[in-house]
Amino acid sequence: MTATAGKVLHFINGEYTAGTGARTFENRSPVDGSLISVVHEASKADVDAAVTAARAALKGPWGRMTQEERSAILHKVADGITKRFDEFLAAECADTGKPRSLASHIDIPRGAANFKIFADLVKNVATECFEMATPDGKGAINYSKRGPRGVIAVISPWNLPLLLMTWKVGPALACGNTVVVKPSEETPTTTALLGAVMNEAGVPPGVFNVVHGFGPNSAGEFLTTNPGVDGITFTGETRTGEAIMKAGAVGVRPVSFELGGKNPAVVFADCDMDKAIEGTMRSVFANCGQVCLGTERVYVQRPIFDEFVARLKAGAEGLKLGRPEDKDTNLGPLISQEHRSKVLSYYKKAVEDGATVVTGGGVPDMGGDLANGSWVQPTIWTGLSEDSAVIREEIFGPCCHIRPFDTEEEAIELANDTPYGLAAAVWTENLARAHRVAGQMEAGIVWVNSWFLRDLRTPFGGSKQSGIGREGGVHGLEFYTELKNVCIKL
Ligand code: NAD
Ligand code: 6OD
Repeated sequence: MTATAGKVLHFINGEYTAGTGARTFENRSPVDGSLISVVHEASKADVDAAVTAARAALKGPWGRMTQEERSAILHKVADGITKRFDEFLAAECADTGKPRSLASHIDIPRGAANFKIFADLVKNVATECFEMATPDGKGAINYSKRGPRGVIAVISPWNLPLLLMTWKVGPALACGNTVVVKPSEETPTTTALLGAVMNEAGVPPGVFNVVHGFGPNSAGEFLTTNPGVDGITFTGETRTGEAIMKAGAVGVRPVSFELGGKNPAVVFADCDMDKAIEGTMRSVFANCGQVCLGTERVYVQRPIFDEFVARLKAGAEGLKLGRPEDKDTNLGPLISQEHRSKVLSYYKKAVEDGATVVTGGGVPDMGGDLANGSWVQPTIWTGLSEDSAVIREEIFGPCCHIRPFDTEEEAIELANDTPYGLAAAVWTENLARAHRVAGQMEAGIVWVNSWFLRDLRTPFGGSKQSGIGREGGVHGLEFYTELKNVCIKL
């Protein structure tokens, strides 16, 4: 068995396996604490076997296929996810506790789209060509040629498990690489399910491999330190990125990092208030605040500050917490009790630092077996000083702090006063201001009058401590391919 209500196995060289490791761990529901499955933890030997299979597959049929053939197979992978939509949806909601309405609109369709979009994109990448003069007058032609980087380690987080894993596996495979994926220990199931889809689509054995486990002294570390890995792409916390970068330094392996954020929203008095409230509600509370691009700092121009706070409070208090399958559920639980302890420590710190708790700030009374889940109240604060840890550090929960500002310059300074630089949102109906402010935001993506809207062909990544490199569209080719110059003497 690969998934729910049973055992979660590794997927190595085209086959599900318990591996050689005797260790297993429990995958428990964040909704009510019930047991979802038992997951096999990869030993070093299991990870070595996965990397060996991936290396061998580079030289096998996958390596000999034309781009068109590989792309056609990746379309079948996307279709395979769509065919098993309900299975993926159930597994993702069980592991994360997120509302079905959210996962069915974002996580699962994007999981499929990530294969199609990159399969199509790589077929249309042009190369450059230069003619040069030579002393004999006959000249030479230089052209560049892209090839796969090799074996790519994909290390993914738990907040959007299928979406963020396929966002890396899609381009990696489209470029002709092979992969070993280490999904988050919190959400192993949809990555495990993908193995069967790969086999059905005709992906040759060894091209897509999955090993389960934790980070340090477990599958994550075994994978990033394996010398058979040619590049590491990682989404997760900035501190984890530092550890992985050290591992990648041995053997001078390149890394591509999508890391943490402490994203600002700047709301000007000239905004469309209804849209700004609706957008900020989503950017603060969607996925229970567990979105790297989510807003945790809101700066609102003084004339509309009181109204904005009152309306966001009303919105937060209207959110319905509940089970994923309940149609009226807006918010699920946090991913785990451990993460809840972290979020609650910031709820406590906010009060210690003198915040006014506008709403929330604690644990809701869910009752029944939901009492065993990792629920927290949607929370809004005002009144904190900018040096509070609540303002400086990523919380990754359904919460935000709102502070007033007076001038555009002040808003930009406040928004940029952070070690992170992942995303920012600007709410204004003034076109010139929108361009002016967007240009000055220190972030990899700036939304104007929107949030979490992005064409997959565009670059994605963070500045400052929010990442290294850009993925998305042709920008991912920098990491997923090796670029070679061929010089032909005429
Ligand atoms: P995390 O860093 O704790 O874990 C991510 C993955 O890394 C997991 O699979 C984990 O097992 C693995 N890991 C941990 N330590 C490791 C090590 N030493 N070596 C190798 N692997 C290791 O992150 P998380 O808690 O799963 O996810 C939440 C974090 O991810 C937040 O900080 C969030 O902002 C960030 N995130 C960023 C983006 C982005 O695009 N920038 C997207 C989603 C999440
Ligand atoms: O849209 C994407 O491709 C992307 N990487 C989103 C990241 C969301 C973070 O939680």
